[in-house]
Amino acid sequence: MQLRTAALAVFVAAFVGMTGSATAPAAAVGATKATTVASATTTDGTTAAPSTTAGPARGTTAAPASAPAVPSLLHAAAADFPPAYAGYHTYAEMVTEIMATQAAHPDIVRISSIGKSYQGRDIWVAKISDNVGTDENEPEVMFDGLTHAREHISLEQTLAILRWLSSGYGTDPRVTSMVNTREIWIVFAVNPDGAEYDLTGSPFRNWRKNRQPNAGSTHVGTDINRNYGYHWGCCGGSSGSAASLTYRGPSAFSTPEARVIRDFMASRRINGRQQIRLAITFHSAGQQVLWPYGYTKTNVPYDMTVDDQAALASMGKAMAKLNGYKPMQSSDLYVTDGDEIDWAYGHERIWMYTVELYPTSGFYPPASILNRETLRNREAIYYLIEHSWCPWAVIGKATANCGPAFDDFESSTPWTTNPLGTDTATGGAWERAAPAATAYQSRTVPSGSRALVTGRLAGATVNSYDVDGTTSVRGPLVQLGATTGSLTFRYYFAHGANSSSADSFRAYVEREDGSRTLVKRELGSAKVDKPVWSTVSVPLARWAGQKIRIVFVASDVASGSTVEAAVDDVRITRP
Ligand SMILES: [Ca+2]
Ligand SMILES: [Ca+2]
Ligand SMILES: [Ca+2]
Ligand SMILES: [Zn+2]
Repeated sequence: MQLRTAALAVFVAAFVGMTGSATAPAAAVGATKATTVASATTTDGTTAAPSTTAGPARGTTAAPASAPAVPSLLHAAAADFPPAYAGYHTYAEMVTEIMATQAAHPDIVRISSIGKSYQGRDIWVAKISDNVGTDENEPEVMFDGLTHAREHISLEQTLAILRWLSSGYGTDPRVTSMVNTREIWIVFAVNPDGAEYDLTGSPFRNWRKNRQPNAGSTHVGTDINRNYGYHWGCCGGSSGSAASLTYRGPSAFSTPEARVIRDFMASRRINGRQQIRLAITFHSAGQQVLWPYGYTKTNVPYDMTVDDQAALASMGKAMAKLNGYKPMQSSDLYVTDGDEIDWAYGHERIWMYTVELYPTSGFYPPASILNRETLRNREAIYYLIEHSWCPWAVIGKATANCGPAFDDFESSTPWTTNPLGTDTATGGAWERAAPAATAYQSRTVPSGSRALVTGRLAGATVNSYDVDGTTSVRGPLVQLGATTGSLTFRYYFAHGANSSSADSFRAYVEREDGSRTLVKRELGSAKVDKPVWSTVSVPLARWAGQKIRIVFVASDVASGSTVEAAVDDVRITRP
């Protein structure tokens, strides 16, 4: 649940007595990269918390004040669900199930740890795909659960996905096709410490946050879903008080758990390209499908594109039709800042939804509803997996946006300025940025707010940050198919009346051997040319089957002219 900040006073009053004392920190565990693959036999005892180990009595603080070793912390928190909730999984039961699934389906399921919680529990991910040990060039999808401790049904939803895909492989054609053509990541429990602690109540503690102590406060825990570093704490959608259920933490990514997710997402950038296209973080309750952003009520703010918003909303509504939930922009429920989906979209361009599960309110539905209410989301989840081949297809932009190359320059990209080290520019080098306006530089860009620009700043005079010399920028290596579409891009080349035909904007197709073919050229002239965006389309048939890069070059050769250029929305279309 996202939890409306305005409702906090009530919750804090109700639960302030349950926060417990700050446990001494276990070894602070930094985030680690998501590459280590664990086998079922290397789980270092975390699977084997013996059921005979006596846990603390319910209602007492889970851990002693002195610093215990990590294993005893794990044992101390090994409480269980009461009988009516026996179908829910504790951390140990979850580990047992996912390891058993890997053992039963080793060809398509691989379990690994992507880092550790504050108290040292592994945060486990399953990769589900054919050739599971190989990083194939297949669209990737991510699911996660149990960010908020008391939202136990969200773990059950992630386990259900693992069960459907692993047991349906080879028998259900739809499942088989999804597993063969996608790489699906499931992070089962983002906040295992909080979830285990929640079970030490009578019977529950109504716990939401992680279990990280707060300096100078007796209140434990940070809301992991307010701790991500995108517009962190910007907009009244979180709290600065450690007592609050939506405490955002002392700084962005102060929680190990948010760092683990951040670093896992970053690890899925291959050659600068984010591989995960669509994602869901499961929460409860509310029965809603929510898309970014949470930090603002604006539908298409500066850090989103019109196409992205249209497709995000369209798919969100389609999923809601399939599960009967209510679709809306996250901030239409209430404003949140520093949450996971804002980070995923804003920083990583992973299109991530928050799905608030059953029921419409409250956190502890009995286990008897689990099968029905997780199954209810199956069609929506399969819809997301299948649409990951091209998220823009739902708005009719598959041909334009889902060819072998697409860059709107809104998030970090694999383009390199001065790739050969031969540029002579002393000013106005290409950069990916939101440009400031001058007479020759447009603040408005075709998509979102960023583009490739020759020196983003405005400066004291019109030529403070224009191009002086030659600057070049080169895109990533792109494999073209046997049949190929066109290179398309938006650009302008602007100059003052002091320009001449010695100045130019040029676009090249560069082969893998470095040889270049000029595909677009605009020369300067002795008249004012204002920054007006236009579209270029270049057929690429003569490079079919080859690997190419796109290169843009802007030149003020005499360094005496006022010259600016910009490029946005570089695409190689589908044939
Ligand atoms: Ca595969
Ligand atoms: Ca752009
Ligand atoms: Ca400039
Ligand atoms: Zn939640």
